[in-house]
Amino acid sequence: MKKTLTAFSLGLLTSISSFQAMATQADDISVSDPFAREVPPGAPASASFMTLDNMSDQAIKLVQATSEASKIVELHVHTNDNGVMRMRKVEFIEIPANGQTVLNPGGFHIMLINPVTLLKVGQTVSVQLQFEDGSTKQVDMPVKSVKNRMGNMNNGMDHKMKHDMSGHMH
Ligand SMILES: [Cu+2]
Repeated sequence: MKKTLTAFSLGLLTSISSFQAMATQADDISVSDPFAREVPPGAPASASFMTLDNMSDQAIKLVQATSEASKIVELHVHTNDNGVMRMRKVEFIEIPANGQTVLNPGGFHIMLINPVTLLKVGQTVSVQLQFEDGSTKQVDMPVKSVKNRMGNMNNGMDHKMKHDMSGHMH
């Protein structure tokens, strides 16, 4: 009986290590400075931001994100359309080979639509990132106040919220 168990454990260990030898895309991505934007209770949307570094020789696509903080989570980008800040959903966010993609206010972001948990400074939010190969990475991030750091974010945020509301009214 003991022998069988040992053999089983060894087999398991072998399969785990051979699995780890094949690095997943999630393993090749390093996340730094993640944070979510503080919003008042009942706000239609918030967003999360972070820096993604790709340590592999191949471009990696972030294809989806989920969070317990929000049922609808979308990958978004801001564009400056003749001075009007707009945002739209994107199918993926690419991190170049051996390169970096920064998600920040005014650029790429992970939109948390109709958040169900309180997004207040001092709270922590978890977002799961999913990459093209199906591998996932959990990112725990603090909630920060963005408007204090960027004076003109209020206007931009009004735009965002209107956009989101109209985008989800069907
Ligand atoms: Cu957005």
